[in-house]
Amino acid sequence: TRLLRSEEGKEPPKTPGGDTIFGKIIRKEIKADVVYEDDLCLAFRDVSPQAPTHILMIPKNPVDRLANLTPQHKDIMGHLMVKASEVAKKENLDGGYRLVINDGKDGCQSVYHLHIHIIGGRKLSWPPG
Ligand code: D5M
Repeated sequence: TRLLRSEEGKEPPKTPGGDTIFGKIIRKEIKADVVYEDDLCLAFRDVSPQAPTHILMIPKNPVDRLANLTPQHKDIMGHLMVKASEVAKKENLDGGYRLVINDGKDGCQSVYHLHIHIIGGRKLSWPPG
């Protein structure tokens, strides 16, 4: 059976470290609905929302995927989590929400610039598919 588009992961690029669509968003070469920005990170609304609130939180200094994190990423990953929680508060997700990082093809990652999905605004199911 055919997978939904949202369930289609992609193989990682053969040459890692390349630019992605999120790089273009950071450089303002393409538009995004930005909800938070600072020197280290950017948060914008997902073009294909899976819930009433669906925001992506990304580091400006790209790392391609969770699998390639090293101890030097500890500070930025902590920053992304703290800012994601602040964004969720600002979006009034008081009833709860979920942070998701998809890794690799089997994890349904399609953009190889690490991002945290902030998903909420409805009752979510568990476990995810
Ligand atoms: O999630 C990648 C997500 O990125 C997916 O939910 C769609 C979203 N996306 C793709 N292009 C854009 C643009 N241009 N603006 C906003 N959101 C976008 P993954 O976890 O890699 O499957």
